[in-house]
Amino acid sequence: MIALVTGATSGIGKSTAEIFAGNGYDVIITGRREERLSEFKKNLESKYKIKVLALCFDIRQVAEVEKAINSLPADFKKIDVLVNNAGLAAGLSSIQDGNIDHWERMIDTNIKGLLYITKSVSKVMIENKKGHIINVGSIAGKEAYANGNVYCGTKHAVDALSKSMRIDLLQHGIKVSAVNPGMVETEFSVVRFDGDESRAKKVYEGLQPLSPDDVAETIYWMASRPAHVNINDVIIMPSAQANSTTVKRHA
Ligand code: NDP
Ligand code: 8X3
Repeated sequence: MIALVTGATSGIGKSTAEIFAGNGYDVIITGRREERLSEFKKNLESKYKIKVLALCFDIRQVAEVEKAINSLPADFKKIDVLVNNAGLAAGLSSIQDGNIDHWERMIDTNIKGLLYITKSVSKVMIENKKGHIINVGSIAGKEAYANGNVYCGTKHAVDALSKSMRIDLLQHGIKVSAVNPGMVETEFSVVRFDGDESRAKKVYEGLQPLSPDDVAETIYWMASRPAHVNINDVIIMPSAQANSTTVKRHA
C-alpha cells in the first residue's frame, strides 16, 4: 500500500506519514524544505523498513506538481491514499486591513495547491480503479471567526471541494473524506504570525491543544475502514475547545 502525504515536513503531515509508515505503507512525502524531507525519509526507512519517496516541490506551482506526479517511479505509482494536508494561515487581520500577499499565499496553497495535486493523483487513482483522498480542512471551514476571513474562506472551500469531489469520484470507486481539526500545536501559529514564537505560544496557553498525532491517528483510522465504509467528515477538537472562539483555559 502507498500513501502520499503533502506537507510532511512538519506537524500533522509529518505525524500522518509516520503513522502510515508504521502500519507498513510505503510513503511519498512532500514539502518545500528539502533537508527536512531527506532527514525524515532516512528516519522512516530505517525505523519501519518501508520505502519512502521524498518529493520536494512548492504545491502552488502547477508545473512542479504535475512534473512530480507524472514522473513517479513505477513502484510508487499505485497510490492508495492521498492526504491533502499542506496548508497554512498567514496573518489574522480584519478584511479592511488584510495583507493581499497573505491572502494570495493562503488561496494559492490551501485551495489551488490542493486542486493541482488532486487532479494529478485522482487520474492515477482512476487508472488503478481505487483510492482514497483525505482532505485536511479545519474548524475554520465549518465556522467563521473574527479576522479569520480569508483563511476561513479557504477552508470552507476545502469543505465544499470534499463534498463535490466525493460525487465526481464515486463512479471510479474512489473514496473522499475530510478531517476538520480545532487547535493543534504545530508550526501553524508560528507561520501564521510570521515567525513570532511568543505570540504563537499564547494561542495554546492554559489549555491542552490537540497534538499532530491525535489528528494523524484519526486520518489513519479513516483510511483503514473496510472497503464498503467511508467516513465522510470528522470534526476533531481539543476537549478544552467547544468551537472556534470558545475555549476553557486554566490559570
Ligand atoms: P505546519 O506549519 O506544522 O505544517 C504545514 C505543512 O504544509 C508543512 O509541511 C509545509 O511544508 C507544508 N506547506 C505549506 N506551504 C506549502 C507549499 N507552498 N508547498 C508545499 N508544502 C507546503 O502546520 P499544520 O501541521 O498545523 O498544518 C497542516 C494542515 O492542517 C494545514 O492545511 C492547516 O490549515 C490544517 N489545520 C491546522 C490546524 C492547527 O491548529 N494547527 C487546525 C486545523 C487545520 P514546507 O514548509 O516544507 O513546504
Ligand atoms: C486552524 C485552527 O481555529 O486557528 O485551522 O482556524 S483555527
